[in-house]
Amino acid sequence: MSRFVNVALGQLGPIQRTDSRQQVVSRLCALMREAHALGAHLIVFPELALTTFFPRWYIEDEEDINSFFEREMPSAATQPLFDLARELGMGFYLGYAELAQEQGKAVRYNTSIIVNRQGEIIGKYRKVHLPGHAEHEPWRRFQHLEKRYFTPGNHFGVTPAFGGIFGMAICNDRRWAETYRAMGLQGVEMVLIGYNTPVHNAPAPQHDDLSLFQNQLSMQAGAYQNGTWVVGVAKAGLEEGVDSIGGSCIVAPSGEVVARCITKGDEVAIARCDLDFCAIYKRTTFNFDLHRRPEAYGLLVERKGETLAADGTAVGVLNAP
Ligand code: ING
Repeated sequence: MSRFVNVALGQLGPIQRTDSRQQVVSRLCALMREAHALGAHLIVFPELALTTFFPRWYIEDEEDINSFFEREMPSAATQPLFDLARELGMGFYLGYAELAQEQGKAVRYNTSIIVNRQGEIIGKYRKVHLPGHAEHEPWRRFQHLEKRYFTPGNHFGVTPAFGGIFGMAICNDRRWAETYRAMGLQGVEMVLIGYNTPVHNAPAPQHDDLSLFQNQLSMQAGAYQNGTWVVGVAKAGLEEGVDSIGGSCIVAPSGEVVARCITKGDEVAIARCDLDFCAIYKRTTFNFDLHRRPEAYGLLVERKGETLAADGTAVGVLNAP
């Protein structure tokens, strides 16, 4: 018996700094309605989907920074999205900037949630791999201050959803093999990822022409090597003077792209995803119990500047001739 989930890419075009939460939420609702008309059970929205990608600016005023964050989810501005999800019987993934309270302290995260078809939050994830830098670097055409504005999350979890096992990641996470393997070892069958990826990568401009290729490469590799579906959704286009890639796509456990967006604006594309299609990879090529050899990987405890074996002894070149 196949477990099908009809998944929609809910790609967003630019969100300008002055766009209100209400304006953005009405765009998200329009995408959700279109996806519903196409038979979707789930729609995936981008990273930081409620605001412009503000880490491109060096902002000093704390209240100005906080204006991009959500103190509660749902809030009055985002409640219409949850109401529509319940009305249409459609789940969603949403990326947003979270202002959390922890032991009386405000903590800022780059966060995503999974909401089920009844409009209830059933999973929350905080971005582990924060790219960019923490201090103002005026040599750049634009900043990428995620290390300044966010506290990193510290684990990848999975949650039962839509009849299968679902996981989340955010943007830069998709470039790291460990992201998918950490969830692959938990049996993940679909990984949902939102992203904001500028075409121009200031530290390595020679990679700019490869931005779309490396976006897709990362997700195809993660899907195939862990026998999981991967769904990646962009906030795309020219946003406050910075051009970001599109390339939203759905990747099957085979590594094949089965759906993609073809514009850099608000766009829906859909695929019928059979979660049972994961099994043929998890049972054969990537049967971790049968074939994976963690004992041979020199499971190293990595500390800044030194590499130690699991038993704490320092190691040189592993398996030196
Ligand atoms: N954006 C980019 C990403 O990982 C980046 C940052 C671009 C890092 C290109 C390395 C190369 O897609 C976010 N928001 O992580």
